[in-house]
Amino acid sequence: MKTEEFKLLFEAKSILEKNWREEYTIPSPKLYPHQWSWDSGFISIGYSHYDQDRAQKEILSMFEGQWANGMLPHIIFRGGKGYFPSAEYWQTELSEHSPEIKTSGITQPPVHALAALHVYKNSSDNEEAISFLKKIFPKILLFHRYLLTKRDPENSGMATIFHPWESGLDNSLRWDEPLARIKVEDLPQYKRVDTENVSSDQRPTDEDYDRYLYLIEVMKKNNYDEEKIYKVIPFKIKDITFNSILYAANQAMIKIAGILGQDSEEIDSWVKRTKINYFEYFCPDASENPLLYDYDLIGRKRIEKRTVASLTSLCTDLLSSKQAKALAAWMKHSHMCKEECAHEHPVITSISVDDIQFNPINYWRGPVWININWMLYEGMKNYGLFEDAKNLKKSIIDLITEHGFYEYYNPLTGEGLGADNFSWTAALLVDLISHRED
Ligand code: 2M8
Repeated sequence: MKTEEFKLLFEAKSILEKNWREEYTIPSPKLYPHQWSWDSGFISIGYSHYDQDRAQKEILSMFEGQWANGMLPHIIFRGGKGYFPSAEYWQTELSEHSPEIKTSGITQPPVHALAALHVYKNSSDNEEAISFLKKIFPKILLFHRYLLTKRDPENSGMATIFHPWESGLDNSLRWDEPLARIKVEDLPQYKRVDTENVSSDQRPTDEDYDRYLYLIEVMKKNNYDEEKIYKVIPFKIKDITFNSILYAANQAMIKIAGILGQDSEEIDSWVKRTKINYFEYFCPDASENPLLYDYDLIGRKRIEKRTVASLTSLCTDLLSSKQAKALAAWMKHSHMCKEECAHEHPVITSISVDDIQFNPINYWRGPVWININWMLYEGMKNYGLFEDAKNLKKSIIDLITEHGFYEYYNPLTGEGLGADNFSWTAALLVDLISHRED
């Protein structure tokens, strides 16, 4: 390992060490003082390269928040100060399924099976890893069953999200139109704290926050009962990224079932269902337009916004190699900010740089995010695009080396934005540096 890489690895591990809290990791001390669901998945992948015990604890502790109906909440409130909406705001005790421990009432992309498989593959103690898989497998199974039943009354093999925060890409352009439909009524007074920590031009607008909270109010009024929520909530989306991850996670679950010698019939049937309907929802005419878009169940149409979400189907094995190449070419053309940049970082932006709404500093509306770049790097390898994957990996490492471990980055300058000492940035850097296969 080069000295530079060694230093970077050391820095990444120190950040994870600072953010570690006995059995889980906070995303960042500044903005996010609790445990977040998909963050935990990414973080455990980093740990899996040098601390198997922590990697296992990270995922297992996240499932302490699992609801009796299988729902895995997006936050477990762990007592940190200074986050809104707080546990008191969510009032999850309104649901008969919520656990003793305080959580939010919505979910996030199901990356955990993928993470668990990484933990197993990178483990030094195989017996321990098998015993970890035995513990986590039934919990993830319950979560996926929840997503593909309670969140999929259409039986499509694709889960529906009820809130932009469930997508993980919170204020993506994709949600502008569905959110604009919402008439916010009777919203209790509240005070944002995120903009006290990070400049408001890097965060979602107040109008968006009103809508985010209004959607939570609708869920509370319906006691977090999915059947009732389905009938009344004004935001119902089959999200392309969420469902590409879910499909890949189900395939990881089939592998885990194989390792454990368990039956995978139910998971096989989910995978089959997704395969049948995936293109119908997201891209009915792939030969005309290779981009895949979310499906808005209320507007009854695809949300045709050119964002990085359209590329995340590279995480599945559902594309033909022609489609995968077309996506990679489009990515290079419109998502890799090269010529205009002061620093030459051809990393992938969250919004197409030639989109009129591209904003280099606002959260999910332009900046570069490391978890998404990492997923696309993995996706390119799925389709044999090794040269592209290698270049992307180098660019991600260069960006972090030059600008540090941030939540997101300005693609025009490379400047780090949002929270600093950001855990998933550190963890995925550890994974990238530790990969030797390419
Ligand atoms: C961001 O979301 C939270 C709400 O969940 C927030 O802005 O308050 C998103 O980037 C989300 O994907 C991430 O899991 C979370 C913690 O890192 O922060």
